[in-house]
Amino acid sequence: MRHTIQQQCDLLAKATFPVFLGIHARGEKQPGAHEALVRGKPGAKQSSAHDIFSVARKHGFEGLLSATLREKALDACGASRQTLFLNVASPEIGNEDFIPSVARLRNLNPTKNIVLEFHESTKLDHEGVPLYWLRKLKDPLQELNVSLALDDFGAGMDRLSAIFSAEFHYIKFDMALIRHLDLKPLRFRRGLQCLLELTHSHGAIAIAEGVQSAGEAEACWDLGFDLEQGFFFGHPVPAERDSTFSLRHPAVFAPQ
Ligand SMILES: [Ca+2]
Repeated sequence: MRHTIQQQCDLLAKATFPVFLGIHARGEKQPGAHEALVRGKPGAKQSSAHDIFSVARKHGFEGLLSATLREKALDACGASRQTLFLNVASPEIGNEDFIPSVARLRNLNPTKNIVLEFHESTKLDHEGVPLYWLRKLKDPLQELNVSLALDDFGAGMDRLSAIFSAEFHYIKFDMALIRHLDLKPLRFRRGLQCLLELTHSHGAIAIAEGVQSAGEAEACWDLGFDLEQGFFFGHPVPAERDSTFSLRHPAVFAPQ
């Protein structure tokens, strides 16, 4: 029997489960926000997010899967009040189904603080189209009370002004910039500090990604990062195994 795209997508999504990586403020052991990631269920053909999305890409439903998994992740959070960061796949950029998919999310949970992460590899400045599209999204997303984050900032990025003109609420600095930050020369740290100042001057919140050691965490706080995430704080886990899910109010994480 031949499955429709929707059925193929549902089958693949069914073989996955969401896990959540904590995002921390300085001095806070408990995360005030989470980024939703995806894993394959035990016994499923695909176990990593990369493999799961490769299958979806091959069959032309990467965007549909991405939207489906956002709903699954939101559903798994239950009544937790923490901010939830959800990833957006490249094929969703410019797609007319995108805003309706976000509206559905908002209907599922009218009050949750939701942040959508746009990956830097979506080539935000490529021929001006994705950037134009992102600007067009600003009002409808604001109406839905959803914030924007730029993911993996600094990984191969070449046009700062274009990036900042998109008015992201959060800028997530790529782990390549964070790795061994405590051991990096002063000039490297000063360069990063300039990017942080630029981020703050645009009213955005700076998040360090991929923090793996106490030294890196401390160096990031000292440099002025607002939030941090990474295995130093804990590995991603399913919602039911994260006892912090309902502990905190996320006010500290809301953009100005
Ligand atoms: Ca991400």
